[in-house]
Amino acid sequence: MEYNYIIVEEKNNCIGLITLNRPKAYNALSIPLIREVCDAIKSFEEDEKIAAIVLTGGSKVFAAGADIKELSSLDFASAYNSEFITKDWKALEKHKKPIIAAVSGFALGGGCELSLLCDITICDTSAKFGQPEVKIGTMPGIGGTQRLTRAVGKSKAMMMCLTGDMIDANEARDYGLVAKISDEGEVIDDAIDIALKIASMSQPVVKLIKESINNAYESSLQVGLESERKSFYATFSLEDKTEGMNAFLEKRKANFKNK
Ligand code: CO8
Repeated sequence: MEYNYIIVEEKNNCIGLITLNRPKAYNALSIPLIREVCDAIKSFEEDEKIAAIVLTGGSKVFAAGADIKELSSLDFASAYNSEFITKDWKALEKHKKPIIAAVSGFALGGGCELSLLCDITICDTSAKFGQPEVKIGTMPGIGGTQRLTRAVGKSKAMMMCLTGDMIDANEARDYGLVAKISDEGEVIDDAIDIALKIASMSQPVVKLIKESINNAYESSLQVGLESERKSFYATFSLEDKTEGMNAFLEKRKANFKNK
């Protein structure tokens, strides 16, 4: 697929880097842009040498939400019939490799929700997160009332979604929305460093951990704990488990084979 709205690169032969690239529209998440992101993620998922993906909007803005020009012409029937969002964003929820969001500037509406769809979010000091849909007569549609609530709790989610007010990087960290604040201009490199650290681990184990943490959102505690236990036992069938533990006991670095 030829990309018009994103830039796709490989870093260190094991990291996929996707940069949203509609600077004039503050990376507004139009349908063609999201289709490109999904396609790029699918390609990285299928590429054995890629262990983790970094998603960024570059150094100025992450994404200012859905494309309001596109939204303005949608009515209920066309949104429902065309499976708006459902059709194009589903792939983003299904991937197995970790995705790290590197946020600078605005992450608003669908942009904030896109960062919540990622597995780890880090930002720099310029970041501003918000769910301003209420100000334009609509509401979050891809997780802003669900993932955000689970991430930050009811009261803060209500505050963000009902007032449309933005929060800055420090508030986002206090809220638990981001794992780390980078210095300005360094968030993409920091995200790549995190991705490289993950890439040095056993990839089947990384995928089992990601799946297990995501289960915490989808199931009861007992069901989640049982599934975690089974995945834990499953790691005992991996050569990488033997290698990892032997390496520790022999005081050397583990050399994982991803099997
Ligand atoms: N859609 C389309 N164009 C946008 C958007 C957007 N969301 N945001 C900014 N732009 C465009 C502006 O129209 C402007 O273009 P132009 O220069 O051609 O007039 C350019 O980007 C720069 O914007 P501003 O001049 O407004 O820049 P400011 O620095 O003054 O303000 C803001 C920046 C605060 C980000 C402001 O642009 C803004 O408020 N944008 C809208 C934010 C918003 O309401 N987002 C929510 C959208 S609805 C949504 O996300 C629903 C989510 C659920 C569905 C997800 C499916 C994708």
